[in-house]
Amino acid sequence: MASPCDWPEPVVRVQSVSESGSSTIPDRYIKPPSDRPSPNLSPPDINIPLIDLAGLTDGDLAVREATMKEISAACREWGFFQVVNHGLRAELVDRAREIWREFFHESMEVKQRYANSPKTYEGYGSRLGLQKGAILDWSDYYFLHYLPSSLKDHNKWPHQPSSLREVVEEYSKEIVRLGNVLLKVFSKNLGLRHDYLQNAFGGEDIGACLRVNFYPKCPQPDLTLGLSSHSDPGGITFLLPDENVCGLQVCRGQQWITVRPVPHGIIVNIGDQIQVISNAIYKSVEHRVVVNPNKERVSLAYFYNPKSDLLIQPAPELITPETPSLYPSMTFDEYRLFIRTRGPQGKSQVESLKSQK
Ligand SMILES: O=C(O)CCC(=O)C(=O)O
Repeated sequence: MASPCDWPEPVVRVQSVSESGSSTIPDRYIKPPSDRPSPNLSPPDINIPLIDLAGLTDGDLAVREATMKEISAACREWGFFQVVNHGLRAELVDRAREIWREFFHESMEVKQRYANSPKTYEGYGSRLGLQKGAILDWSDYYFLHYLPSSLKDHNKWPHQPSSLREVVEEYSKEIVRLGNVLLKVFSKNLGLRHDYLQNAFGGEDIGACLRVNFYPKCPQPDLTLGLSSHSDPGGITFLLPDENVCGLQVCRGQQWITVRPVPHGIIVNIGDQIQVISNAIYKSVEHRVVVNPNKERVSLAYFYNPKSDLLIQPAPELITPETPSLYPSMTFDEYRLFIRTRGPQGKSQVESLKSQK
């Protein structure tokens, strides 16, 4: 077993493999047939719910209530929805995505200065997990911490392009604001006090970290995935997709639904910690990413998480004789360790907590 300070094999940048111009992909990216994408099976006329958040502050009570209901249904039935009028300026959203695209198009020498290790994952990376000989995903990424402030280290953020840090600061502040708003909405929709989830997450001491995913063009997209199927371990994820390139697929029943992004929209999904606190009223749903032969894709996944050392458990108000508690109490740190010890399972991990009760 490799030390957690080292990757088990030499790191290969997927972008370099893609740019080599080969018409076939190396074996280490070829998924077993059952995990490969089946592009024709996604129904073209279904999309995740689209919600206009302007409705939350509308002067008309009926509009506010209707918006709350739409969010409630999306959290219960989909675990995913897309929001517009979320308060982030369109220019900021575009700038955030494009500045990261510029970073991935810097020279390899520049990017390699930020090469990450499995100890913290911060920096420029090309694999998740430490299993030697694992089949890898067709993506590179950049991972950084914003909150808690004790983990934020600007030296670990790229210094090129020169305005990247400033843009990431502003974008992060706005995402945290949006996260605080949605925690209130979710609390009220669950019939809890308006500040229940914010307190359960540690008040102001939440965690927030960003993974920017870069999916290079892939000559054999039918054989691989940009990101294998997973559910998100944290609280809420805010995903800024590439507007012009589809790739995200959400599992619904037995089907994979391809998400079609709307201009300047942000995709919101429920993470495992909210599934636990809501005692599975809200669902943390599996998703994956497919890649494209002609277009690269950039996405920003912002993870809004509970403070890592607080116990997370189903809200006592939601426990009844008919709906007994489904999950044991566990801190987010312990949960992450539980997941890392089990290794990637290609599916939601929170369900396996039930057997720990
Ligand atoms: O790139 C995407 O659309 C999804 C990314 C994602 O699921 C993740 O980073 O966890």
